[in-house]
Amino acid sequence: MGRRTYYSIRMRSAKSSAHVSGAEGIYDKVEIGNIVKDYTQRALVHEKGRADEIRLTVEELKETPKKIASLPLATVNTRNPEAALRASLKILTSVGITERAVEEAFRALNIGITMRGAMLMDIEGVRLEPDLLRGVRVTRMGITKNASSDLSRKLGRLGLNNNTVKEALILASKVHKYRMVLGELCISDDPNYTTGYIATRTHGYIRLPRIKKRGIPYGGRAFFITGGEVKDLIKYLQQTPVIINEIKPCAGNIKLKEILERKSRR
Ligand code: WAQ
Ligand code: MG
Repeated sequence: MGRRTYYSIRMRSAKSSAHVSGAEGIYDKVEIGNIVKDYTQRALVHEKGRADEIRLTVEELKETPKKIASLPLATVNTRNPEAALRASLKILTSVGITERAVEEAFRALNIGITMRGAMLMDIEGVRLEPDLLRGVRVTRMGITKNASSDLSRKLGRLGLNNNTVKEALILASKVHKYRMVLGELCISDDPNYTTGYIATRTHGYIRLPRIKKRGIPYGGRAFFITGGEVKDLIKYLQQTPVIINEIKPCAGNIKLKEILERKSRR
């Protein structure tokens, strides 16, 4: 039997040249028509208004996607941005990232400039991405149909079955598969979406409600990285196709203490 051919399908839409929405996934050939229709529809009915430009990319993948499991998901019920910073400091410093780096990431994500991609920071908080304005975009990731249903079911029990959470979990799961990545901080750029997350391989994907005040129209991502070739990491993030085919547990609110104890159990 021949190797199966997969396609990366990506969509970006804009209105009056401002970014409105994006979506992407990895699919079989037979799905292309439906997905193109679905992505186009999403851009036309977005809450930020109807896009006046929709760019779709359908690309045959020359490499078989790497199959991986999702990170486990949980929420620490932080009450305000200060509590979210404190929780982030506890979790991220427990895997070797310095306090200085975590504080620097929060500071950089709060100056009001939204980058298209993520910052790369070493554990001391020094920026390593070659393009400091654009950052590094993670692309070529997806989820199988079965894993997607399983994830919807698990998130549905928590009232979290939406594209925002699903897509963020897929992205983080790809990113943290790469050993050089120690941790991540993410704050949405949507003024009405105030839940962010941090992630590590050890602790999983930890949602942090109220990480920013409502109404703030900027956000971003920082990946904390340790020794290794930054060039290879960037190539992995941008080019290597990765598909989620197994879903780890998704939990509701849990105590910070419980999350920190996970480390010793592994
Ligand atoms: N690669 C790297 N960075 C990205 C990418 C990407 N593919 N997409 C977005 N970013 C950066 C960019 O700077 C954005 O401004 C920032 O991340 C936030 O992106 O479980 O919606 O798409 O409830 O606004 C978190 C979900 C949602 C928490 C995050 O991010 C939860 C979200 P957004
Ligand atoms: Mg957004």
